[in-house]
Amino acid sequence: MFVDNVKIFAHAGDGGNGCVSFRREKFIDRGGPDGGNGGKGGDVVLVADRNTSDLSDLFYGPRLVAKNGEHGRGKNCYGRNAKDVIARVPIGTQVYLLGEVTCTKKTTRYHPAAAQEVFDPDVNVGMPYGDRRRVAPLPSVIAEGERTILADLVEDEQRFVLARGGCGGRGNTTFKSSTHQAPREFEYGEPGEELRAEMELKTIADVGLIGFPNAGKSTLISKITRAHPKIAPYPFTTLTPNVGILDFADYGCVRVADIPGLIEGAHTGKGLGHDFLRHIERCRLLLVLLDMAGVDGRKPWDDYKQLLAELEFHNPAVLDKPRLVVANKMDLPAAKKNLTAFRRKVGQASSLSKSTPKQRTSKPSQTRRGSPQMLVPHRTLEISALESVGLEKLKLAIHKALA
Ligand SMILES: Nc1nc2c(ncn2[C@@H]2O[C@H](COP(=O)(O)OP(=O)(O)OP(=O)(O)O)[C@@H](O)[C@H]2O)c(=O)[nH]1
Ligand SMILES: [Mg+2]
Repeated sequence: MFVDNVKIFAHAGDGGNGCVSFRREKFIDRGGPDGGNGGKGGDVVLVADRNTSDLSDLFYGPRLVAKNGEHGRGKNCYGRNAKDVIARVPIGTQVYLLGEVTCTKKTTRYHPAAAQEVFDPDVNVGMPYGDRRRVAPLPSVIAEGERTILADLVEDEQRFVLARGGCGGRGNTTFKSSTHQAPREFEYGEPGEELRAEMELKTIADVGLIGFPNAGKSTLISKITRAHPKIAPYPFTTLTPNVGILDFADYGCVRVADIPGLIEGAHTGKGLGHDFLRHIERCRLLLVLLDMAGVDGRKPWDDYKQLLAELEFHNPAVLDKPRLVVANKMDLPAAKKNLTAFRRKVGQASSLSKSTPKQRTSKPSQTRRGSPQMLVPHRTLEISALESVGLEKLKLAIHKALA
């Protein structure tokens, strides 16, 4: 199952408490304080990993809970730091904070286990944590709508500490001084951070391939890259995005993402909906693949307009990206006629947009719905993905558009 959105709960470990202890040995009378510090609680860390393809690990294990640090002990023994909990996520994962980060304070009174003194609550006073240490807001918090984006993991091995473990409390040795030789103060460990987060995968590809079901998107990606998606003559063969690497003659390469087919009303949840469109939000170039032969009985121009409308419903900013129209299935007889009609419509849209220059400069995303300039692609290319015709020209056009 492909998972590109998941909600998780993260709880970092609490710091261990500091210890109150005094050295007691034969012939060493009043050996002085020897209570060690507590260990640090484990962090919850996210690491971007190029070998992870989706968020299914977190879907099946959404609770990331790190262990607490050990308490300090006598003989100046420090508590052990707890191990971090590391969750590997795919490159392109965005992390959103849901609600707030909390640090639940411990209410139970701590009696230092290793203390060899009789514990007297009036004398052995635990110092409050938090006064001395930070419980600061998380760094790089940027508000985005109602959610707060915490991190965008875009590089391999990029790390992000989602929830920070608490520091260990200090033992009574730390508090000794020349005038305070038998300190009974110690510190409680700091509590670990606790939060709920949402992760969203936005695939990082240079080229996004969109089109109606059965247009031949998977056929094309299988011919120009080494990806092997399922290809079949029925709609919605592709259920999750596929990414392939397209190599160029100059040894450059780009990532191409094949998105499941869109249909009219996808924004209302029809078909597979338009959730998968988030995967093209970061693309630098869009390829709109049209079934120019109209095998399923639709007109290519109507398909094109519908696809752009669905893109706009999802996120109008996507339409600002350079866009190439790829006319597929040119090997079929009906394709030539349809292409002529399609080119005529593009020509009309282009001349209309030239005659209304005002709209071009007015607010891009709000005024453009149905406007002629929205419909004009950068270029229209003819191919037959099945027979591998026109693919070299298409590769060159992609290379040029991305240069
Ligand atoms: N004649 C002809 N058939 C093609 C061409 N490209 C793809 N097809 C056929 O069209 C059908 C659908 O191809 P797919 O590549 O699965 O289409 P898709 O766009 O990925 O479809 P979904 O995954 O359902 O969205 C298959 O039977 C292909 O063989 C082409 O250039 N010419
Ligand atoms: Mg497909």
